[in-house]
Amino acid sequence: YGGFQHHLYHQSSSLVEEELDPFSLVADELSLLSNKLRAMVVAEVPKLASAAEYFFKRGVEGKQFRPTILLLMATALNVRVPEALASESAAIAPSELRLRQRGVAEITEMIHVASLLHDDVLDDADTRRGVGSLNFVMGNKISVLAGDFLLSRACVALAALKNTEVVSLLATVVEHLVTGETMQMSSTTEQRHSMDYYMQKTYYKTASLISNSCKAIALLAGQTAEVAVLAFEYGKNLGLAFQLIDDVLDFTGTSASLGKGSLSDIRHGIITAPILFAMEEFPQLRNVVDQLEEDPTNVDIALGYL
Ligand code: GRG
Repeated sequence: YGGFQHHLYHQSSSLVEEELDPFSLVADELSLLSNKLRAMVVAEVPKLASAAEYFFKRGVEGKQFRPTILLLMATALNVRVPEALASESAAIAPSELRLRQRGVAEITEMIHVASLLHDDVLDDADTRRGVGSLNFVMGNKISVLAGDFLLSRACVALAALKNTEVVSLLATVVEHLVTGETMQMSSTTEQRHSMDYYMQKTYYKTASLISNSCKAIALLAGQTAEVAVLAFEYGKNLGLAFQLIDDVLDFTGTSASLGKGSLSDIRHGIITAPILFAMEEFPQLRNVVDQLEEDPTNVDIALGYL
């Protein structure tokens, strides 16, 4: 992300190389995102209203990694190449197209935050994004309801995109999030020690949202089915890489850099990629992991070996 070389042809048609910060292309839209999300989740009952907007407030919006990628992808794909234009998107003005793609970015962030709210209840987590988790501050019950409410508002926003394929893609992502979470909490020892199972679970838990929303951006842009598949593959690989790095950071990060305690996966009995790789390299670590799984209070002893 250190800025890439951008080739610009000036009027004189001489080639000029300039440093372009790609994020500058979407900075204005991103600066408006949290305001828009807060407006989208205004609720009738005050308690629900404050729970729903909790993670869209200044300072606790998170990295907004997914909307950033989606808006950049929209910028890259909104090229009006005649053979790439499907009739439906040709019929809408460029400003309307961008508005709908911004809608995908908003919906994606809303689904993401809904999943975080439910995840923190399931894990009984007390911190998120460097502040008290919503369940810690307002309780489990309102956190579950706020997550449901965000999903409902996301559905309404999805319908407004007037594209049934996009509705179907993003609705299926919610099923994938639930599937990934269930795979994580109910697995056999053999499954927990399998890299294939880990990758499948990680696709559902993390990569599906990114890959399907990238595909949605391409479809709205009127790109061909082939380009839509490439957008999906890009999002899938990015999502898998994102989770692998997230798993490493759980071992190497600090409370300050993570916004929550480190080693939270292993303390919840979740075996992630760094341990799976280490077990492949050093089979004797299986005993350590077995002991850990038998008695999670062995975590500090196990970490000494790992
Ligand atoms: C209600 C939609 C819904 C789902 C319920 C609980 C659950 C099923 C799924 C949990 C899925 C989950 C929490 C996956 C982890 C995804 C992940 C990598 C989160 C961290 O993302 P960042 O680093 O977080 O982008 P910020 O805080 O920056 O937004």
